[in-house]
Amino acid sequence: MVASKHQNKRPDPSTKAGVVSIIGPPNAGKSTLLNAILGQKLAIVSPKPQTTRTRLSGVLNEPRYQIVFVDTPGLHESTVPMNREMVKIARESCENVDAVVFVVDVTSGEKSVALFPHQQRRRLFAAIRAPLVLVLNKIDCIEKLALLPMIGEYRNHADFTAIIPLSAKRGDGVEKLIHELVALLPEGPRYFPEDIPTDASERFLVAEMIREKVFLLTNKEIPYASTVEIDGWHEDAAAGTVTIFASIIVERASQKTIVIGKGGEKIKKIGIAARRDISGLLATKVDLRLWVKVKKNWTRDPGAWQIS
Ligand SMILES: Nc1nc2c(ncn2[C@@H]2O[C@H](COP(=O)(O)OP(=O)(O)OP(=O)(O)O)[C@@H](O)[C@H]2O)c(=O)[nH]1
Ligand SMILES: [Mg+2]
Repeated sequence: MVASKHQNKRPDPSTKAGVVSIIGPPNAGKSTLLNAILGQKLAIVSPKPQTTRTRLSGVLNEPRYQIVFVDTPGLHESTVPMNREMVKIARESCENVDAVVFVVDVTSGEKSVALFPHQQRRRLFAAIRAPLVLVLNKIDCIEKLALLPMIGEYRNHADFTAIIPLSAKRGDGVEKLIHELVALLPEGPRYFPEDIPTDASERFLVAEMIREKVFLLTNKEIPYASTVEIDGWHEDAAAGTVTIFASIIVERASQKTIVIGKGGEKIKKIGIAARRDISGLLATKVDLRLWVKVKKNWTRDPGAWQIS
């Protein structure tokens, strides 16, 4: 029987929507990947491990689907309470999601395995209920031929739904990853309105951008001894400017001296770099007033670093 044209016409497919968690060892490029997926800098990035301290959602909207990506702190072993808490946040982000993307740095070799050993990986993978997608990141740094044995090796680690080599920095392979993830999404309405790129507050994102500059412009223990608090926020609509008062919090007076730098040089550099990014984020002129304060036990106060 020949079906009529009318019968063949299917209704518009409904939207798909889901949550995808991005996990992996420190420095693998998780935050870079989130930014590459969104085409916008939301998450902070640095060459130092443990840059990300808490979860951050970024929403990808397309006409037919919405994916809420969750960037997380790097998985590693530590006895430091704050670090343990960070890892807990990452582990918990794998619950009640539609897919988990495990990111590894193909150049890290045994280094990332030492940080997050195989036995721990296996246990984590076994506990994850959602489809697991492996991303082999930083392929811009290796020969193509080196990839194949690596893919073979990783196949033994877990039952990955897909293995995607990519370069988050260059954007190569990101579309392929998104394509794989869309296939895993359930049908359903969007979680967020289409004009909301994240569930994080502007205050959190601004504090993070300042913290990123501390990570980039200071060394040794300073990045890890620092957090950022927003003290005040004044919008002058007529002048089209925002004045932001913020404090870089450190643990000791000696660290305060280093962050301020000789003649205020260091804090000035941090401020200039942060202001540029914050102006971009808020799409307005920004006057950033930075202070440095000492709070001995800030790492033990979750409110000091887990704000979002
Ligand atoms: N060459 C290269 N570098 C990359 C790539 N992706 C990320 N990076 C670099 O790797 C470093 C770490 O990137 P992040 O995105 O901060 O890594 P992360 O996994 O979020 O790290 P944590 O938040 O510390 O767990 C940065 O210096 C990035 O520029 C890539 O595809 N290629
Ligand atoms: Mg990160």
